Amino acid sequence: MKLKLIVSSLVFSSAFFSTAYATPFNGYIVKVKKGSNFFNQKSLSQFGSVSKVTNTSFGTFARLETNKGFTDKSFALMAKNSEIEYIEPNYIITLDKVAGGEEAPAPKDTNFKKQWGMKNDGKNGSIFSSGIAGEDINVLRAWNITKGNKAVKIAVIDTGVDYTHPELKDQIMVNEAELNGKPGVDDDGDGYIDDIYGYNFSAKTADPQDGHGHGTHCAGVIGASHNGAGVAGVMANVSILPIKFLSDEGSGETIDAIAAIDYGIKRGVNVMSNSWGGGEEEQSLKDAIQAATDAGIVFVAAAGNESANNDRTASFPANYPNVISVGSFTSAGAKSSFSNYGVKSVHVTAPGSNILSTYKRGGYTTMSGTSMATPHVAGVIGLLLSQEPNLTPAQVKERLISTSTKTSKLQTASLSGGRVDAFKALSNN
Ligand SMILES: [Ca+2]
Ligand SMILES: [Ca+2]
Ligand SMILES: [Ca+2]
Repeated sequence: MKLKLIVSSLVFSSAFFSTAYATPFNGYIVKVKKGSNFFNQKSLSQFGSVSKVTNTSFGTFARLETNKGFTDKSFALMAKNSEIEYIEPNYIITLDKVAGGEEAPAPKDTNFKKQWGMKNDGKNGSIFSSGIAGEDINVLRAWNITKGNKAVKIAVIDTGVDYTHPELKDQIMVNEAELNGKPGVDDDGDGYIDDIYGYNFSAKTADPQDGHGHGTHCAGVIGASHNGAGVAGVMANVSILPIKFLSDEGSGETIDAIAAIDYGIKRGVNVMSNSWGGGEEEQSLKDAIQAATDAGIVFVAAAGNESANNDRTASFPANYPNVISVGSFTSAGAKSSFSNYGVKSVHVTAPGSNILSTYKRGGYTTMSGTSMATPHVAGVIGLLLSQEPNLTPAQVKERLISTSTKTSKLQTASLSGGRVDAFKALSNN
């Protein structure tokens, strides 16, 4: 199992390393059985203390902050407790982007002509190398069918979103009951006070503002306004729900990821766009994704940036059941060198190298990663659901794979053997 870069030293300091797990994590996730009073048990103190209790539609979870002397033996003891369903490490989760892309200077003269992923003319160009005309998601033709619909709700589960960005402020899924309600009161009864623009599970506040930039970049790929300025998203009309669980340093925990997914289910989104990964296989995250799927939500995730074969070394959450795993291709139509691949476990590929989009504090920048490919696919799914709102997550996945444009260069990158094609997905041919 591979290790991922941990951005935050703060997380490192509290991380616990066991001989049984090679990946950094922060305490344990405990799922208790229904009606259990496990958290009140006195015997619990021999293991540690409980924090971050999360009641979700798929069960009650808590983070166990373990005592110093906690060993593999105590872990085995805990696992045997009749009050708990399972216990597993609370893995640290990070962004699926390529290091270095983030700090590129934001082009001042941004426009659609530079968005090769949308319309590759072979020279979008001059700022990027070796583009080949037509190697894109074929979205201009798709826009003749639909440019999206505000009824389609897409959660960007990430570092937050700059919901005040001129390109995004009209595309945010505003909670009207909270906007027009009373401060300090949960006006819509969803369990979250004043969640007007989304929620921040990293800081446990109602403000999902993005101090990092990664989530804002992803949101812009999906739905930057078609307003004659800056860049244009895959969808001209969409409702984006910012759900922040990764800190402004780009790091988070599984316990907060499952809370983020549960929140998206409660808010009734149609799609979840997930440009992050890390840790090893976990029942709690699998349960969360299953609950989303059961609610009819399409869960899209980045395949990862280790240039690795996901058929051999699984990447999570990309490799969980019911997920659409997304790899990345370049403006030359080739697999991005960083992109993970796999003809079984990576399902589709989309543009992910040198992607220009929105950035924090109203800005723009170019970034690279399967992180950037993922929102392209989330946007195409949004267009598809605008036309055919009753498709199930399984049908959406099958449609994207079967209508991808097959190319020799992408033959072994994913199950689709090609690139996502928005027009063909919508016209189902
Ligand atoms: Ca609320
Ligand atoms: Ca309120
Ligand atoms: Ca724009």
